[in-house]
Amino acid sequence: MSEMSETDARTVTTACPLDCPDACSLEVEVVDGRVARIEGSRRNPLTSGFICNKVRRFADHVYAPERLLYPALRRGARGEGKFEWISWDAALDLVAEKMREARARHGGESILPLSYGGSNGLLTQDTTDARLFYRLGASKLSRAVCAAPSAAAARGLYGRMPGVALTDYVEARLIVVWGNNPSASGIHLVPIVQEAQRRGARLVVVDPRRIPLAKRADLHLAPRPGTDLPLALSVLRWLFENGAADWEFLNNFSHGAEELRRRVAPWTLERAAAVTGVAAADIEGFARLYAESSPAVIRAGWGMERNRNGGSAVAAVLALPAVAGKFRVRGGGYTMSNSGIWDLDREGVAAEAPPATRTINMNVVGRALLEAQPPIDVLFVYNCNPLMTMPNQEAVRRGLLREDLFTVVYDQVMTDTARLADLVLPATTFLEHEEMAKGYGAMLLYRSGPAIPPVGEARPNGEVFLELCRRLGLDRPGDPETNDELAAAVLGRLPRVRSELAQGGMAQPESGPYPISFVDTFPRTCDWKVHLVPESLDREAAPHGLYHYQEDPATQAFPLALISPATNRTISSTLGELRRDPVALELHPEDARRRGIEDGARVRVWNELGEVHCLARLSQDLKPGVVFLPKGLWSHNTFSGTTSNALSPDTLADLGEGACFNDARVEVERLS
Ligand SMILES: Nc1nc2c(c(=O)[nH]1)N[C@H]1C(S)=C(S)[C@@H](COP(=O)(O)OP(=O)(O)OC[C@H]3O[C@@H](n4cnc5c(=O)[nH]c(N)nc54)[C@H](O)[C@@H]3O)O[C@H]1N2
Ligand SMILES: Nc1nc2c(c(=O)[nH]1)N[C@H]1C(S)=C(S)[C@@H](COP(=O)(O)OP(=O)(O)OC[C@H]3O[C@@H](n4cnc5c(=O)[nH]c(N)nc54)[C@H](O)[C@@H]3O)O[C@H]1N2
Ligand SMILES: [Mo]
Repeated sequence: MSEMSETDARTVTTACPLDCPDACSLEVEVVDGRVARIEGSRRNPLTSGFICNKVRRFADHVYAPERLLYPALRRGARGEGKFEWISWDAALDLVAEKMREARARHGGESILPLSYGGSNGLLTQDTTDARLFYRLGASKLSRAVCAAPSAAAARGLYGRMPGVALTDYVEARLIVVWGNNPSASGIHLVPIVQEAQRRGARLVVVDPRRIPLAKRADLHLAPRPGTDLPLALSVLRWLFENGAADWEFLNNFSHGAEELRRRVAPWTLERAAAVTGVAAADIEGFARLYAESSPAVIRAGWGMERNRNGGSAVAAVLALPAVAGKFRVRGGGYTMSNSGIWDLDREGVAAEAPPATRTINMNVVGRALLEAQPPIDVLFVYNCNPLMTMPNQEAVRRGLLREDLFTVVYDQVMTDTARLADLVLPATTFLEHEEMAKGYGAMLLYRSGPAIPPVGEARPNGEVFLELCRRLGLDRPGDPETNDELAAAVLGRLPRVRSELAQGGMAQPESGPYPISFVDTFPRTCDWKVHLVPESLDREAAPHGLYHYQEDPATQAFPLALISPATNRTISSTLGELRRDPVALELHPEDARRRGIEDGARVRVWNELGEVHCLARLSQDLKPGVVFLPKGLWSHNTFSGTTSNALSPDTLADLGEGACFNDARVEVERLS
């Protein structure tokens, strides 16, 4: 046997932990220790053997020229991007020293961990990292950038009851896709919707853009961004006033129907039409179709939450299936996030309860870096690219440029945020470390090993935070430390799931992966009923209360509503190093003509927060008054180095202190 010509090829079974509902099961072909091919498998029925182009090309990210291969310290001015190799030992000593100093000077709260969606894994977030920062007495982070208003609404009304399994949509006679673009953000729902349509289902899309599914829909309602609340309230009113409310269900399974009826009363179809820009006849057509169809399912996405009315909008949409009595059949009800189905033990794995320190909302992290007292002296960024993903980019940039701030960025690649760091640390990808991952659409949980050894000197999160705990003298005997111990701790309340994972690497929830709402699962509220106007949400939405509509923030100077939803090119900003082309602002030909802008022209998009120079693309898929620039861009995608986030306000939604990306209002002009 010739040693040299023999290649070592094997196929590794794993799962994708990236921020996406689908949680695909994967097969990774590894040749001589390198990733050669990534394909979808059929282990997760939703994956159905195919995956998105992004993850299919994930090896380009693993071996990208931008990949961080070793710890490196800034040399020269901040932002110049010059770094010098140092050893892990020296890097961790330095971080420990900076944290000790900050704690002595301004207290533990002067340290801020900043993390979000990079690793949705259960071993790479909220484990040893939480332990370290809790024990340091660091500022806590409110991770409200995504899903906070939706989660607040879903918790208040249904106690975060898991919804209809996406694969059960084939049973539906009516599918309503509301503020969700599965063609980009969860592609496996698309063929399921098509199959349901072949079996005779009707499709309604509610989205300001004509997304791909809208082109195949029976009805497309295109409300002005931020007006789903009046739209849904008028549908609820129509149901109540036209004998389409299911009082048998409401009396047995809900509270607050009369109060809800009182609150929707002012929202006639005409009034809703005037605010949303959707014709009254279309709203009525939708209300009637919804009332008459069963099973009917609503795929509630995250597009409707990212504005001042977001929480109330989600609550109103989630109230629809209760009022119209759409539960209790397979394929009937709603799907939002199913992540609440797992009863994970967060404090058990951190081995520590959160301390009573201040909480900083990541949606205002720019202002916090500039203004918080005591000041933030040490910022530790991981699983996150805040300069490119948080609102008010200019404030975040100025915050990161503060001379007296020590910033660590722990990432897989040299992001725009990392370029402004004092110290960068190289992280492994999910193909290089052990992981445990769950979907928030697919109701599955996986445990997987590494497919390849770490690239360069990259290390997994768990190890690095554990090492920092040790260096700071914050470790204690009995702490869960190894991956097995951490996994055991997080699954402490789920012994059956633990043994399923140990046997086959994949587990299903207690209720099975295809529960029927109000048959297999019930609201996890105090009395197992739907609370249509929960007091807690009413208080939180003060001063106006739940279901109160706040007017459009447009002004004469900035009349255009800028939305920045997901595209199929990146996952938030992850993989953005692979997307090098200049992006275009999409706008309606009518808006373009009035401003003398042709297709392909260079434009300036601006408001009081910042400006972006980019290309323009004329599109009939938008209505006049609405413009679109994707989320997840990197500085190399625009001529100004700024992105959609430079135009996003850091105001907060009515519930959950959520981000208001889609409340950006802008003006556009042609550049020279
Ligand atoms: N390819 C890819 N997949 C992803 C992501 C990604 O960036 N890329 N991101 C992941 C993450 S972090 C998340 S949270 C999910 C998000 O996935 P989605 O639920 O799809 O959310 P968005 O992409 O924010 O927006 C969805 C749709 O809402 C529309 N929209 C914008 N404003 C409004 C409004 O006011 N009302 C209504 N009805 N619709 C509106 C947009 O036009 C868009 O078509 O996707 C995940 N999957
Ligand atoms: N304009 C606009 N902006 C938005 C949105 C919008 O709708 N419009 N949507 C928002 C939404 S929904 C979300 S969820 C946020 C997401 O915003 P972020 O949390 O910033 O998510 P990503 O942009 O994916 O960046 C994650 C980073 O983590 C790194 N990473 C991945 N795995 C690991 C790991 O194991 N260890 C370490 N140390 N690092 C890792 C990745 O390389 C990547 O650079 O963006 C928000 N930004
Ligand atoms: Mo998100």
